[in-house]
Amino acid sequence: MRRRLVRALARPLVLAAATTVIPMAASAPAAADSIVVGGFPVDVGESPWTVALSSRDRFGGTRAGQFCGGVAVGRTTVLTAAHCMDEEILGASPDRVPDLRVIAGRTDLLSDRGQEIAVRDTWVNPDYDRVTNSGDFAVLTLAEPLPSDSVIAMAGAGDSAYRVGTRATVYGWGDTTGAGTYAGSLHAARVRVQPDTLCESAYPGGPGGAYRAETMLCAGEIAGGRDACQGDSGGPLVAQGRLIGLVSWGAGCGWTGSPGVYTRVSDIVRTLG
Ligand code: 4AZ
Repeated sequence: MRRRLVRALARPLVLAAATTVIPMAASAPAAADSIVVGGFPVDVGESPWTVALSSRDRFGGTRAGQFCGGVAVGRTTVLTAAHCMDEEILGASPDRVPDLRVIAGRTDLLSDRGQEIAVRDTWVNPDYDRVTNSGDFAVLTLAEPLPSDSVIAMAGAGDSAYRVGTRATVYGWGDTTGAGTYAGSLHAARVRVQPDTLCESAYPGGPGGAYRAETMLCAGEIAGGRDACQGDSGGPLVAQGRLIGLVSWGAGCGWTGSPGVYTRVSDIVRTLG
């Protein structure tokens, strides 16, 4: 039962569509005007490293099969969330999803701009912990290279971009309202790096996960309103031009007192060596 609830809070849109209301902790939705939630539309040219993960066989063609986000950190290397590669999401292990692709250079999912590139190999962090959500990252190797300007640098441990209060931007094609309204085009929201203590008290351990400062990053707005949401998982959180987080989990979207939880990129750097 516990595992079921973890997935219910941290799942991308495929399962979101099957459930109408998710019971959540005592927390109220903030005035979320719109997007990622609380964000604004952007052209992918402003963040060319932001990619969509797609399988039309699994998720249908209405949104080009988009089900998660990802971020290019090398010309053939894309990071995403480990939970995006779960069999529960994909219906099979990722190497058995023949049309698993990365869509790059496409703001509007239904346009034909940019490229769709096949995933040649998938590596899921073996230390990913489904109970806490710690270590929520996977590495995809692409069959063909992306343009060299479509790659973002990862912020290592000690990088000033991790400082509390730093302004950061999260990108994705996910839910813009928290009620299952998926974006057809890329959106971004501005948030700030929050103290680990905020997420430690918001997420001491519950159905959604447990905050771990070594492997996770806390970001959002104190008042709520601006946040990542379902369908954004695996996508980038960028500060000072460097990648600091991957969208991972949280209670609801944009709720007061429930910041977004991101995979801490310095832990990915450390793991990948
Ligand atoms: C999800 O289910 C999800 N508000 C991603 C991010 C957040 C919540 C849920 C953070 O993919």
